[in-house]
Amino acid sequence: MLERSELADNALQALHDEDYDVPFNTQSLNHDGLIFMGGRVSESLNGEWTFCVDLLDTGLRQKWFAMLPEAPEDRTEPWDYDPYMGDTVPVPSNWAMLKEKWYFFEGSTWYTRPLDVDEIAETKRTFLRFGAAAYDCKIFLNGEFVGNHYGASTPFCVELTGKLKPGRNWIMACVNNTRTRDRVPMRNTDWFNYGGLYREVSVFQTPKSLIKDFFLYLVPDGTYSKLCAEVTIDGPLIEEAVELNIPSLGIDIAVLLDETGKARIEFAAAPDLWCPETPVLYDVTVTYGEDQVSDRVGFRQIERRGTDIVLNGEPLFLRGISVHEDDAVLGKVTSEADLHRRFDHARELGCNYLRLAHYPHHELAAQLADELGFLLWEEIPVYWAIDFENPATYRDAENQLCELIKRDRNRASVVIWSVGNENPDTDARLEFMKGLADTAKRLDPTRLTSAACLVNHAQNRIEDRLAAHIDVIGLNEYYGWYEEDFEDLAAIGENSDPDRPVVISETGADGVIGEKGPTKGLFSEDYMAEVYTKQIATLRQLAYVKGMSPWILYDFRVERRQNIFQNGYNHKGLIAADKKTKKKAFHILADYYRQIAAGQGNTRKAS
Ligand code: GCB
Repeated sequence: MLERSELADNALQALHDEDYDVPFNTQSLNHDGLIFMGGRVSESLNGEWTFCVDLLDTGLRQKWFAMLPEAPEDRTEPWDYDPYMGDTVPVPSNWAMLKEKWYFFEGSTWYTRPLDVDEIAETKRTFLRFGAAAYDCKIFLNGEFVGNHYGASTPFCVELTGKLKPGRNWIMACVNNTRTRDRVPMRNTDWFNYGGLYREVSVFQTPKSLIKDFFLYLVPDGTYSKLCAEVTIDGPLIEEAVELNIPSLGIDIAVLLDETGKARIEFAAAPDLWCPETPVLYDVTVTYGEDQVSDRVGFRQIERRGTDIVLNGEPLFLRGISVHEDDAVLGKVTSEADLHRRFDHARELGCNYLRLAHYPHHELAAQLADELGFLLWEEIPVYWAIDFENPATYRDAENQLCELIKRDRNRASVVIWSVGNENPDTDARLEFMKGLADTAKRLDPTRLTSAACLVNHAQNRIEDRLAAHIDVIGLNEYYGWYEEDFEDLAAIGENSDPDRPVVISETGADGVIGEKGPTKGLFSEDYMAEVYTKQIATLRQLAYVKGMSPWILYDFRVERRQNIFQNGYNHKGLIAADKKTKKKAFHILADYYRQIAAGQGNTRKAS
């Protein structure tokens, strides 16, 4: 904390300092500091936090975070904001959903709450964990800056060990959702720029030596008979090995650590394989000294062979649907009930697969998909014309990818890491996305990579130089909607001869239902249904198309859609924004998926 007079001096100096934020833009909180959470007990810091919006960044300039909590009558200097009183908001939430005057707010906001600590245990380490903060988040503890994170949809941890005091401590987060040219995503997106602490915040303790990272998978060598475990320890190496336990497979082994605290072992095991029809999961624990983590892990092999996507040895068709994290009332906040509704609707459609677009969704999504038996495409927001030439942009994108992979790589349901969406085919973009695809493979040899590519309209072909560097060509095409000439789709089909599987990562049309919708033509429910019928009739002829995830399950909020039918919404949902009312196209897709499922064998390899 600063002394009163220092704060007053600073308030004056700050009027002339436009580099006030530089010391805090450290991006020091990144995937290196992420801690494996399975089975850890944590204390929730959800609930009311004091809150204010701060358009001019006055808080960082004046150092609001350094103000002591005092009664107004005891203060001796005037103040522009008192972090300890005033409006409160619930965490998790998006401020846009809380007050009309905050709806379009973009800029810094301040969240403050106390953290009471009974006593400081010398043998423990303490961490804060943020499920997500959109976008730039600077954390302060008792007036001191403790770290900064970029990226709106991945988790991060902040170590508080040695910084807490017994009794009352104060946590402040400055969360800024300003869109900038160099960020991921950048200024222009087709989804709403929800800001805030919109996922869970918690605090947890560990022993001094802790299991920081744990990755367990079926070795993808086609034998279905070997597992591999990789563990990273953080802190003093107090024992030579970690203990890995999978009781129902009779596995209880010690895995030796190297001098850097890393361990890797391959060992024989014959698990029942995970697949959508039989999503078998195994309870696993890892113990190191006094630290223990656990997980429920499924084992399966996903690969591409020629133009096939092959799960556990059987070719597969991905009957999918795309989804955003969006809710008419809650914004980007996800609840378990909301996720169950989503999977129920996907089940009703006949899906075995979902594309979680366009950024990492809540971690519970993949946990539930593991339990319920859905395959997932997960994605980072390398969207449209991000700043491919800029090394800082690459660093941000790669960090988000690493955070996502470290968070979810024990989830059997996740079969595809997507490194981008509809990006222009330039040299800089190619280098950028090749780098990301390589990073995904380096961190995780057990999944496919993809990206949503575009058609080459000049040649009427599926053509993208990135295709050679990813396993699955995602293809976004809107014949019948943005591209009026529907016949071109069939021509593209004939002109293209991809050497790897194509998944139609998007297709669709807006359909506005109810009194506000037109009865015919663009934006009518009937026209949308017609587009689905024609798309299906054409796409089903293309042997290399191995799946689709039409755009999208629910209508969703977005700033850039403002015609009389849209009113701030993208209406390509098969279900309206109420998440109840199904449009005609829903039933057309469901019929198609039923037909495919009937002709499709079980994807499970006979054991
Ligand atoms: C796309 C984008 C998606 C948009 C969609 C649309 O190609 O990938 O983010 O929402 O089209 O509705 O235009």
